[in-house]
Amino acid sequence: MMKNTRTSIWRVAAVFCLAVVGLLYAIDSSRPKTTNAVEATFVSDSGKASPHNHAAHASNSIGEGDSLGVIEPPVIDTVNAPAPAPEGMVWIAGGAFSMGSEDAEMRDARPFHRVAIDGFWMDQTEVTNAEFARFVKATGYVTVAERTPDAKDFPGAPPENLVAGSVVFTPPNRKVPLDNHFAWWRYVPGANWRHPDGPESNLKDKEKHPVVHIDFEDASAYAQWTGKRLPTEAEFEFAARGGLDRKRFAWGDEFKPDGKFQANSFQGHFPDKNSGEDGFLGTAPVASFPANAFGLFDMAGNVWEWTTDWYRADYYEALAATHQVARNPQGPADSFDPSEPHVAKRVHRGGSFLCTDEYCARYMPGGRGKGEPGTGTNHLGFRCVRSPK
Ligand SMILES: [Ca+2]
Repeated sequence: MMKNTRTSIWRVAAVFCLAVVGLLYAIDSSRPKTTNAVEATFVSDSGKASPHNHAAHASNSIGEGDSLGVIEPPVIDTVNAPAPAPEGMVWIAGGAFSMGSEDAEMRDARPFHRVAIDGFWMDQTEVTNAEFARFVKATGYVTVAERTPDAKDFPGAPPENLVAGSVVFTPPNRKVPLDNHFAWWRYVPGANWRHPDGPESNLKDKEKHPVVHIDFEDASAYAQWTGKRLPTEAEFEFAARGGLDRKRFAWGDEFKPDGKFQANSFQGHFPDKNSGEDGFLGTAPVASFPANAFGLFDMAGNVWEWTTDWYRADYYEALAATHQVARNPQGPADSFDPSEPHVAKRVHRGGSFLCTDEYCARYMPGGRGKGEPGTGTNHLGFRCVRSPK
């Protein structure tokens, strides 16, 4: 199911709503509302058979009839990397782990199910502005947010509303109900990766910050240029957990071990008062917080990251119902989000600087985000992976 990425819901909203006050509200009101579905729009697997490395798991650690070993600890392969790691990447040895969550607030991440993954290299950090700038300089690539929407994609739209831009977090100056994300998200003409907070902003002193306002097409183009690819959702979670067993956070079960923040998230009162207690109100330079056990930075918080999987809220239930270990799952064949049934979405992972227990705690390694492929925001970026040849 491929959706025309140019017809992003936000672009539609921008194109039609600049002149039609209230349509955003009308669109939102027409959607089924669930308390935990709203944030997921922004929050940030037909298994490919794996012929190698996993035979041992079947006999040693994933027994038949024991709930597929979901209560067993992860098994991390001892196979060495087949080649030296490309610059900026680390080898993630494959293995098997229990993927998902039993968190009552994250129904789409239930239940834990056993997944086996082949080894791969992964970028240690999110792709930075400096790295993305090198790609743009070498290729002349223009991101989707920088392109003027094509009138053909928006028949009937007034020409003055065909304006390039992107979606920016714009906190209200007062407490607001948390059931309508349009209270703090705004389509800003002129916002794009070069101008993350809007046309007046720039990348000064942000070279090491993650690039944002990147949609799926943009991220895929960068990955292809580097000879890499985007991760699957399962690869992302396997890597984020760092070999730990079903821990609440990427670093363990305690949010602030020894009183120290481990990730760039949101403190204060969402969305109106961000105290920045962790040192950052918006994005942080990559690797500002400790790496996980696999040497990966910001696998929780900072910015959401694209994965290649289509999003279905029932996907984990479907995998668990097969009573098979899912090997290198690639995501479902199509997308279905009950909160927005007509919008095809891909999975986002990792959470962002806007994640908070008050509203969106999906920076936890089992947590899932989702987004329409043509929509970037200022808290959505990506990193790449590479498989051995
Ligand atoms: Ca923060």
